[in-house]
Amino acid sequence: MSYPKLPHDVNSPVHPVSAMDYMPVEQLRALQLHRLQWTTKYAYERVPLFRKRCDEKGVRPEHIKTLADIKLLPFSKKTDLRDEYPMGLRGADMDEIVRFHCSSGTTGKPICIPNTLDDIHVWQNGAMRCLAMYGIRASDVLQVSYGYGLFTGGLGLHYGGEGMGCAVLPTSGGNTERQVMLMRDLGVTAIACTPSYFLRIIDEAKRQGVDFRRDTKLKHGIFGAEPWTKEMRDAIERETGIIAHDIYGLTEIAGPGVAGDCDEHNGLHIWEDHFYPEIIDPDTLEPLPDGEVGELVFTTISRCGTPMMRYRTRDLTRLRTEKCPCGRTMRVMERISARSDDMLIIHGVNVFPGQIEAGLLRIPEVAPHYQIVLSSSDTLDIFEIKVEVSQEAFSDNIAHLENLKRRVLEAVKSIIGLTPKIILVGPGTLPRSEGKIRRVIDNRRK
Ligand code: DLL
Repeated sequence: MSYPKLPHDVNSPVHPVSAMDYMPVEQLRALQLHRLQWTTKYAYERVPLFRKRCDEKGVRPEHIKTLADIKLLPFSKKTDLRDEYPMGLRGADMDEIVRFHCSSGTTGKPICIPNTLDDIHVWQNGAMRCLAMYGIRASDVLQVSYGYGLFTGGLGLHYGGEGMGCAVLPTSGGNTERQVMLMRDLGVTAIACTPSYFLRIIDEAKRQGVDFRRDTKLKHGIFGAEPWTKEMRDAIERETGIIAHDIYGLTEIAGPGVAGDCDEHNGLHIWEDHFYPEIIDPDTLEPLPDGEVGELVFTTISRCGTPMMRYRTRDLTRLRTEKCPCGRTMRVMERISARSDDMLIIHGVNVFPGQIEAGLLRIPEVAPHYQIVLSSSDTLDIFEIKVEVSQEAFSDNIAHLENLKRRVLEAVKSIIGLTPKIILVGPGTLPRSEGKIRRVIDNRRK
């Protein structure tokens, strides 16, 4: 059975990559509507769960007459992918599927996303547009230190880099000693990894006596896959002299390359000709206007392997209303401040780890390594933050350390309004990560 092809030709990897970024808004909206109508019909015909939910709501594909009509469609969630494991939401026939990616759940079954070749090209196009926006060119040497495999980070940046004509160095994660050696010896100019793994690489470079500015050609870091703050970006840039770019994506929609930040570093442009964004109130599920913070929802409007309809990401952000000075017309979302499921309730107060990170990194003597430890005694929460102190600041002088501890506490308290116990620890004490880091240890009784 053959399906109408989407106009992928303009997005093929050989087309000048950023041509779409500046598309006039009216044309973009017309393209989005065309693709949304196509995708709705495609998913209705091919994905039984979607059809069932539309039927229950009395919605049919022909009811989608404007982009605002998207709100008529049912939402989808991670649990749908789990319940329909392994491939219940597949749209394309098996002979069209060329690759699976999976994301490990914290419990139980992973979710599994089948992709067609067109899907891989759309994703590659998104990754290439991010790289082009960061200023990366064919002359760059790109070290890909995201994990390769079922995780989308490694292969996503790999295909993006090759599409741009870069020399790609597929180190994957781990073996950090060798990562630093190869970075220096091969003249790596850009590295892609989680921000927390880059912190580990910085440690290792120090251990080897490698100075980023003096001994390497590194200019760009392409960081994502986990929440990180502006303060973390500043700390990385100060330490290494590179430019730290933000890249966003998720297995269910496409890997890295759904959105990225431009030179303004004031949020991430979403490649909304492929990934249609909405912000909803996570409680009422009503769409929120641009400018309001809520849960990010994506509809893939040009993917066939697994068309995702109004997928609730759990990521919290807002869409900016102002035009971006860079001239791109694709809407900008603020950096992901948090995932709704990362929210901690401590002494009855809602706290996000990013708020703590932002407070800590305002203190120059604090290294960008911390761990939030929660436990309980009787009915009380015990809230501790272990904070690494820079080599220079870590001394035997008790008065200095007490003073530092007080300033750290004030910085955190001024943001979250709570008074955690601050434990200052020496350089290199806290665990490092080779992929996504776990900064919260919650041992409280549930
Ligand atoms: O993390 C894809 C990816 C790989 C993105 C490499 C960027 C770089 P998942 O493992 O499915 O896919 O996790 C997706 O990670 O819903 C966010 O909560 C978080 N995330 C991804 N990028 C960012 C970012 C990949 N730039 C989940 N900032 C998403 C904050 C991010 N959080």
